[in-house]
Amino acid sequence: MSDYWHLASGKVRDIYRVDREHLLMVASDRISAYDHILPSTIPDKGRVLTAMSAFWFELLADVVPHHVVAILDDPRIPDEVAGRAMLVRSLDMIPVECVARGYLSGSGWAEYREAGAVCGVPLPGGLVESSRLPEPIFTPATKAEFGRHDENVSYEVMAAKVGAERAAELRRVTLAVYARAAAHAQSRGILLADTKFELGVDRANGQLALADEVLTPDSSRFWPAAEYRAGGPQPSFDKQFVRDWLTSPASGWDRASDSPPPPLPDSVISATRARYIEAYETISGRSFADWPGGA
Ligand code: PZK
Repeated sequence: MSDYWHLASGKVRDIYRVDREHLLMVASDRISAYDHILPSTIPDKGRVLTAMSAFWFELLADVVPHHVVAILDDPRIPDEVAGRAMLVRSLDMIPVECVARGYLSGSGWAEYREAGAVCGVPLPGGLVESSRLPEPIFTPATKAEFGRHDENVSYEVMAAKVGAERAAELRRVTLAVYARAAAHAQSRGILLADTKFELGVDRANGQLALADEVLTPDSSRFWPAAEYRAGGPQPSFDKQFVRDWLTSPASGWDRASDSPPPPLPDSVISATRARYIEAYETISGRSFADWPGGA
């Protein structure tokens, strides 16, 4: 790793420059909750999320090109990050977060309550938290400064940033990818409530390509279809044990304070690790035991 120049860090991932055309994106075992990075890690979380992204990039390849060059068996991927790293093409990134929503949750629900619309997309009255939308909507956001939330913007504000043609292409591709992914998830008993994509342009051919990680629990809301009930928040597929413990008296932590969250008990760590693996196996139909980089 030390062989490569460190370009940027996200909350739970790092990106390195390999050469002029390639980057290495490395997923860590770090986990965030309630806008904090926790002092505990979840063993194998980086490998599970990388496996999940790899599955989706393959499934979606006939809908949109992607930036992945290699995940396995490439000498440019150091052994120490095997299974949790993707060698990707360096793209000219588009400065917009491309969000598709099929259900009303998070900032979408908050905006709807206040405005009856999300990112300027008008919605029918009478929707409740977690309602299924009449049809999936495109709700772009602009990347905020580190530590702040992305800001939802209207289609027009986004188009002013990237140009009218590019804006139309981003909306079309985002909704097409969402439709394909939501249909697959549904066939596995999972609702894809919403998801966020980052796209870029490949300098080699001028084509738009899907970048970053895709359709992981860190970029998406997955809900078990069997437990879905509109009218309130849905339990988080992956982080519910973490949230429940952090907000219980046992943690001794006050979410409203500025204090950092405490380390998680081993039982919460292992239950959460199992949930990530379950999510991967349910969605992909593959066994995590077959994913490389394990002991
Ligand atoms: C790129 N990020 C976000 C920040 C991360 C990721 N294929 C690409 N080409 C050029 N730039 C990027 C990508 C991708 N993906 C993505 N920043 C730059 C980001 C911090 C850590 F892992």
